[in-house]
Amino acid sequence: MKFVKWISLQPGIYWNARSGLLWVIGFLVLQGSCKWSGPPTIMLTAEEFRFSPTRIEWESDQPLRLLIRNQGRERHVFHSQELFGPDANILWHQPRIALQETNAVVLEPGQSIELFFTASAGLYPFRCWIKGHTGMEGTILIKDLSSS
Ligand SMILES: [Cu+2]
Repeated sequence: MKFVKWISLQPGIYWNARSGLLWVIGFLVLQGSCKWSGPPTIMLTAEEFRFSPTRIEWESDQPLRLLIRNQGRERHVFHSQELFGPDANILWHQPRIALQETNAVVLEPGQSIELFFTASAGLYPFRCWIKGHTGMEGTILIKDLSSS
C-alpha cells in the first residue's frame, strides 16, 4: 500500500520547505480518501534502441512521478545532467541505490526506477550513454504555465 511505502522512505527524504509541505498535503489527502494515489505518473520505457516517449511535457513546480522501465534485453542507462542537477528537485527515488553513477541510473533488463520530483521551467534532456546506443535520447520539457 502506498502509505507504507512513503513511511518507509522517510529517512531518505531530503527535507526542505517544499517537500515538507508536500508531505503534509499528502497525509491530509490520505486521511481524507483512501483512493489517493500520489502524484501523476508518467511512464518512460527503454528498449533497443530508444526511449518511449522521447518527449515528455509537464508543468513547473508540479510534483511528478516518473517511472522508468527497461523493457529491453540489454542494459540501458538513464542519464540526465539537468534532471539530477540543481534545477530539478528530486524528492525521492526508488530503489534508493539506483543512482549508481553521477546523474545517471543504470537499468538492467526488467528493472525499473521511480523518480518523484518537481522542476523549474526548462529543458531536461536525457540519454543512454552506452556505446552503440546512439540515438537513445529524449527530452523532458517543463513549462511555466503561471507566466503565460
Ligand atoms: Cu541503451
